[in-house]
Amino acid sequence: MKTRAAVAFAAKKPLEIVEIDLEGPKAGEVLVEIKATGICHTDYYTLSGADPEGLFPCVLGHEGAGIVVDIGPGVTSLKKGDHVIPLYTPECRQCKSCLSRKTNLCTAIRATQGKGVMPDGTSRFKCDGDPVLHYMGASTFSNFIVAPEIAMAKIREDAPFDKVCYIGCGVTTGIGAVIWTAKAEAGCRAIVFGLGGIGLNVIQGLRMVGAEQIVGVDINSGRKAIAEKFGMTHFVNPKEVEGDLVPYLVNLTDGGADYTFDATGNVTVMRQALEACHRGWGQSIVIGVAPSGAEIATRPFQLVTGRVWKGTAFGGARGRTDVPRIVDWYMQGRINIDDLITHKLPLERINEGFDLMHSGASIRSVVEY
Ligand code: NAD
Ligand code: 022
Ligand code: ZN
Repeated sequence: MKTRAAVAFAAKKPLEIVEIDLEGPKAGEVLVEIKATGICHTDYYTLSGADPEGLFPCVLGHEGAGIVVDIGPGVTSLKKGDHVIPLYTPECRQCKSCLSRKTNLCTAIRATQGKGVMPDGTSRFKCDGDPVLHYMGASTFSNFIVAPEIAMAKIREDAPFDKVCYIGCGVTTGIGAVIWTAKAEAGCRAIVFGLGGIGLNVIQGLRMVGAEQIVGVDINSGRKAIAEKFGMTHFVNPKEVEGDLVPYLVNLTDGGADYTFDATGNVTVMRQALEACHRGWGQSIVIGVAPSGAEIATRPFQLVTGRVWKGTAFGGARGRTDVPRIVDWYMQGRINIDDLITHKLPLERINEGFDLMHSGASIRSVVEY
């Protein structure tokens, strides 16, 4: 069949909207009509050529929602008509990682997903007869996709695609970092570095668990109002602090925070986040993805005195189990997604979505098909 897609033909070139060919689903795969997709950082990271594993040509996009329109042989967990969110972190429930209960990093299709192909080693997309690669097992910048059934979360049918697509990455990562990675508890004090599409979801996760103090740190003071709406209690712009930021934050949180979160991807900020933790028990969660090859540093004394440095992928969420629950929370009004979707674009204008993200003008842009 044909599908309309925004294709990345080469690094640093704008996406091109073209009709490409899509082969039907093979064993264990499903064909999904994508109804909406969010534009997230790592799509641009790959397009910019900064990602050493970036593959071309490829159909980017990893944050979406849609409807199953066909299933391949042997598919048992999904049927035609099911509403789904594609998962860049799948959940097979059978690999060593899934069975361990200690991580959400399923390894069932990891090797092929990273190479931009389906588990049989080939791509379902073609353009003028040449293969076009998949991206993070999702490729939501295409109106139709094929993906493994273990990489699809089945969600309720009354959920609006143009909102719940954001649960495919940003919402789950931010809220999950609080509840599954940090396991933050009511009454805690927390600091969130970076109040963008991820950090604002960390803030609403902290509000959900009943945090006592939620400090937001951002060099863009324009983020203060929206962060307050989501539950931030104190705002700090590092550019306006006299002297060192870390002692200022330690003082503000009465000895340091119980939990801190890096949602910037900046390794200097990651160090500040660790060192702003409370002596003896503070935990710092790295969410931001740093530039390739970057390293983090601190004095080991910080760890010897009880601070804990952790990281999270997709908020520690087990996709097929946890994503439908987050959709329920949205439908019950327990979380706010609408106010974070600041821009809506047709596929033809998808490149503008990257510009809006860079200038800081958008929190999240969504493309509806
Ligand atoms: P964003 O651009 O929307 O937000 C980043 C925010 O950080 C901006 O508001 C910016 O002003 C602020 N900032 C930049 N430098 C700062 C500094 N020195 N001090 C304080 N604030 C600073 O980005 P996002 O979509 O929220 O993503 C944040 C990071 O999370 C990215 O690195 C992204 O790749 C990563 N991410 C990780 C996962 C995961 O599973 N671990 C998932 C999604 C995104
Ligand atoms: C999503 N991310 C950033 C912005 N939006 C993002 C990027 C990478 C990861 C998670 C979220 C990530 C963390 C750890 C891993 N990845 C490795 C997982 C593993 O090896 O098991 C990651 C993931 C997928 C891909 C690459 C790296 C991929 O499909 N190419 C989850
Ligand atoms: Zn993302």
